[in-house]
Amino acid sequence: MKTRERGLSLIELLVALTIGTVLIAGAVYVFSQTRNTHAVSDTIARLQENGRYVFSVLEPDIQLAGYYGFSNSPTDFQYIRGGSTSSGRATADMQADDAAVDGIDETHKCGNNYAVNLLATVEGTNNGYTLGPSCPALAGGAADKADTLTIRRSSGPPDPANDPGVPKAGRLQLLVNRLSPTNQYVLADGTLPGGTVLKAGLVQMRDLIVRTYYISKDSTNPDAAGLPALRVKSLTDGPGFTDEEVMRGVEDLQVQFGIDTGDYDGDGTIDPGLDEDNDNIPDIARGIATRYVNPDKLPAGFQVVAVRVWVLLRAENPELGYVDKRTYKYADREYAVDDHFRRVLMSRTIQLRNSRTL
Ligand SMILES: [Ca+2]
Ligand SMILES: [Ca+2]
Ligand SMILES: [Ca+2]
Repeated sequence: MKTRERGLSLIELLVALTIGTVLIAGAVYVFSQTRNTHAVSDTIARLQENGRYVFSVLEPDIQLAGYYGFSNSPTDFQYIRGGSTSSGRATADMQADDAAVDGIDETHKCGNNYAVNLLATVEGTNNGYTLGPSCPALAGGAADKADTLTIRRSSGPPDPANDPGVPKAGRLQLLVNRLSPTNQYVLADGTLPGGTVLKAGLVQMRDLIVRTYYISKDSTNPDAAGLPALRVKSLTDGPGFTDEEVMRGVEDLQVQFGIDTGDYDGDGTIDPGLDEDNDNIPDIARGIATRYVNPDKLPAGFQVVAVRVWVLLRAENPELGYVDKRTYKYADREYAVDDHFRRVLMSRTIQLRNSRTL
C-alpha cells in the first residue's frame, strides 16, 4: 500500500517558526538581563571590597595615632642631636609655627616641622591638598576637593620581649623608656644620650611613623590610567617621604575629627564642674567625641578622640545604559556627578585608642 507522505503545511511551519522565535527571544532576553544584573552586582561588590580594603589599611593606623611607645603623651619627648640632652627641644616647640628643627633633611618637607610635630597626632587639610611645595602630590596631582589625613605615632615593637631595636642614623626615631617617661627622646642621628642602655621591654628604639593619605587624580597602575587613587606618603630614612598607591578607584577622601568638648548633656556648653580654669576645654577629657569638625577647624587645645572617614569609590569603566546623576552629600562635600560610572560611598568612625586624659 502506498501511504501518502505528509509534511508540514506552510501555515503549520510559520506557526512553529513564530513560536520558536518568541521562545528563543525570551530566553535571550532573560539571559542578557541576568548577565547585566550579575555584572552590576559584580561591579558594586568589587567597589565595596576595595572600600573594605581601604578601611583595613586606615583603621589600624588611625587607632594607633598618638601611640608613642610606652606613653601616649608626646610632651614627654624632646628632640636631641648628638646625644646632648642639655639642648633638647620640647615637643611644644616643634609645631608647624615654630622654628624648624635642625638636623633634618629639608628636601622632602611637607611643611615646617611636619616630620617631628608629635603633638599633632592627627591632622589634615580640608577640601584640598595644601602640604609643603617640596612634598608634591604624585601621579597627576591631587584631587581638587579631597581632604588629606595625617597621623603620627610610633612603630610597634619588633619583638618586645627580646628585641630593643637599633639606633639608625638618618631615620627619625623615638627612644622610649618605660620606667622614666621624661627621659624619652626624638632623634634623627642615631646618637643616644651617654649611658643609655637599650633593654627589651624597658628602653627601646622605635621608628617614628608619619603618614599622610591623599587622593591623586591618576592611578600609577598602567591598567587604570585616568582613574583617581588613594595614596599615602610615609616617613622613611632621610628623613624623607615615600609615596605609594593604596587603592585605585578612590575618587574622594573626606575626614572629620571628633573632639571631646565636655558637653555630654548636649546643651551647647561645657558641663558643670568640668572646667575649673574656665578655658572652655574640659580639665579631664573622657575621650567621648561630642563634636565633629572639619580638619581645618580643629580648635586649639583639644585633642582628637575619633576620626570619621568617608571614601567614594568609582568603577574603572563606564557602564552602558547607566547614568549616575546623583549629588553625593557627606562630610562638608556636595558632589554632583553626571556620568556613567558606578559609585559606592562608604563611611566609618574610628576611635583613637591613645587619646590621653588632658
Ligand atoms: Ca572636607
Ligand atoms: Ca553641657
Ligand atoms: Ca579647662
